[in-house]
Amino acid sequence: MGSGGGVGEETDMTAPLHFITFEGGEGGGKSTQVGLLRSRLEGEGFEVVLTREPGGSERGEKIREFILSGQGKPYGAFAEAVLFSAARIDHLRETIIPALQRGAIVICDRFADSTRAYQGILGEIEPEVISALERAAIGENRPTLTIILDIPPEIGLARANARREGVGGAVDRFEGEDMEFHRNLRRAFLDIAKQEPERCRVIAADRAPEIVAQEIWQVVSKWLSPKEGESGKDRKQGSQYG
Ligand code: Z5A
Repeated sequence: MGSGGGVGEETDMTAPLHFITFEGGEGGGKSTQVGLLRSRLEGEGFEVVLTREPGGSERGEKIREFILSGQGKPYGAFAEAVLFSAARIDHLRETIIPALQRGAIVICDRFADSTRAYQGILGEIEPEVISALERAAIGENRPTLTIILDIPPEIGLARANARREGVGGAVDRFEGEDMEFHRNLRRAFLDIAKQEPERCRVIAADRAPEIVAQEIWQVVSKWLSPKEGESGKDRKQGSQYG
């Protein structure tokens, strides 16, 4: 594998990416907010591809099923991190890169920051090891904007529990971890935002969905607004990667 690593070396990604990821702890409202953002962007005339991790491609979804059912747990945290990375390689190749190349905005519900946070904390894997794995899996195919939905874990887990009780679902692989884990998780996402302030925006998610959506829109519309030498139209359908 070359220094670009993963799928990066196979693809010409010289144009700027319109690759938005949503991250954060449980019950922060990512699924709710990615849907609202998609509608808003489509209303503005953008082509949007909404996807998620783990999953987002046929093979990625198979790995998702394996991990979230808890079957990956006995292999240990590092092996789980490798599984998430394997799913990510396929997801990039099959879904994300083709969409970016035709000029779509990709919105992804979780991505590599989740591996940094969850597997980093769960298995106390050295950050350098997680970074090396990330480089190998994604190469240069990094999100250009990451929205971190920040929520006290007590509130986020209560939301996740209420939703689960509503549909009669089971606790998944990570929801079953203790409160200390979820507090560490919150800190880990906030640390990522501090380390990469250019890419990350933290939004308080313990407020009404429409207020959170409005704040996200302010961030995204500013991020999309034409830079010097670029017309607004350049950022709409199909003009960036043709
Ligand atoms: N994982 C990992 O360990 N490593 C990795 O590399 C990756 C992932 C990529 C995927 O689970 C799991 O995989 C995840 C991390 C791990 N851990 N877990 N568990 P998932 O995809 O099944 O679920 P999730 O990503 O964790 O999402 P979530 O926490 O279940 O939910 P959410 O998307 O953040 O929130 P939501 O579904 O929009 O909302 C939850 C409920 O709250 C729902 O009933 C809403 O109606 C309600 N809600 C939403 N917003 C609000 C507001 N603002 N107020 C009140 N109620 C609200």
